[in-house]
Amino acid sequence: MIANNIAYITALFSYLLIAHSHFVPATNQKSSSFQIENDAPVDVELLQQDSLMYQLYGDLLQSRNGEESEVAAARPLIKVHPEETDEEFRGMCSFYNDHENEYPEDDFEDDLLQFTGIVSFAHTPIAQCFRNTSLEMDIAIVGAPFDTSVSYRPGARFGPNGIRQGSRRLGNGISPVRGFPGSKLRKLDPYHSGYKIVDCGDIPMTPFDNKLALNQLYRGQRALHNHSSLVHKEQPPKLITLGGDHTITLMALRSAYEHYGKVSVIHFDSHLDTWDPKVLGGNISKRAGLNHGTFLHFAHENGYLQDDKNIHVGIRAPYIAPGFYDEDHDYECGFEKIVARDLDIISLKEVVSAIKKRVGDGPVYISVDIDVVDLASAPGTGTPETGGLTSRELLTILDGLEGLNIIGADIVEVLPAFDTNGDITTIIAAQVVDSILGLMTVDSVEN
Ligand SMILES: [Mn+2]
Repeated sequence: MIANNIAYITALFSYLLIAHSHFVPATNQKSSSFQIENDAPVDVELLQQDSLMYQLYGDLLQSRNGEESEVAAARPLIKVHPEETDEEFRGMCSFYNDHENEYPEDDFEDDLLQFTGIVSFAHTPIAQCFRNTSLEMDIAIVGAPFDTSVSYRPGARFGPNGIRQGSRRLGNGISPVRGFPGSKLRKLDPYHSGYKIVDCGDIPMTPFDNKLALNQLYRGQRALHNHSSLVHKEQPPKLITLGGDHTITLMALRSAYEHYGKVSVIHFDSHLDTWDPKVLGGNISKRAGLNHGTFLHFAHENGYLQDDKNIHVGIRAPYIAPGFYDEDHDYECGFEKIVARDLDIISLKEVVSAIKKRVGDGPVYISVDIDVVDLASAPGTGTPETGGLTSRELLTILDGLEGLNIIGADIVEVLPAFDTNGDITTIIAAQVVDSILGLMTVDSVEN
């Protein structure tokens, strides 16, 4: 059977080779005639008129640029064959026959790119950020594929590429809903704002050893911070990290701290994540104490955070330790909180002004755990909790943070394996990044 197939394919190839060599181009390739061996030249336009493709679609080779377009322009538009008698077929041919087609630019810049190309976040250019040590970029998007410090569902190591898949309809255009009415955000297209946004791919992180993996992530973040900015040359590039379980934020904060000093954190999450390691994991082993529920405790302990300028939004998971120990410890770590159901009582404008008042004018880091969104909208996450924010509430609050000095951000705990077939979690996660890009580029809009 296989031998037969091989014989068949060999025969087919031989036939194609012979058939191909049967037609020999005349001396000049741009000539409109071919010469059949030992025969008279053939008029290509006559051949084209007989071609089904040409009759239906006209000249597909027309090009707007360069010499080819001059050749195309000089050639008369191919019409349905004058002797064609089938009226239905003549009708099918009529559109392209009667309407000359304008093709986009030859270099594809104006073409629709939603499902083509190698996937990067919102079609931003892919950069070799770790092979080169001195690139220019204003905002670097980077993945942290890590999920070996979770307490419930694993799978966030696939988050970065899930978020990229969810971002394929982003990357172009002004949004009519971005920001509060009258905001500069409503005039903004972050991807064409003059800021250079690149996708650096993912930082390598071993799944076998958390200590090594977090060291890899730290070195990756540090490498990105050491590149140069184009618009604000005095600052390092801003980083947006795609998680990954929430532990990854600790290394992002460490690298940010080394460049900016202590930062304020706006933490969107249904969980506190300041848990005392004695309460969560550390009662098993010291190393287990550093995980996705304790990283903010360590960020505070290591001095990365401003003392009293951090805030949680969307909290709703129950405390773990008896009584109010977790809440007291959270306060000691420098956090205030707006719990999920506060949003039923106070307006989003009040939420935004409370956040702004809390964090002040200094460098701000935004960390968004996708589980802050209600699990009806964002099921693809590691530790789902009921009664969360709508995606609209989250995006409205984020856009409301316009004017803060956002130096870095992340979106974490996205688990594509638990998402729906409709990719709803990853699409929301991508939109969160889009909003953060808005905050980072809005100063490009003039009044
Ligand atoms: Mn979290």
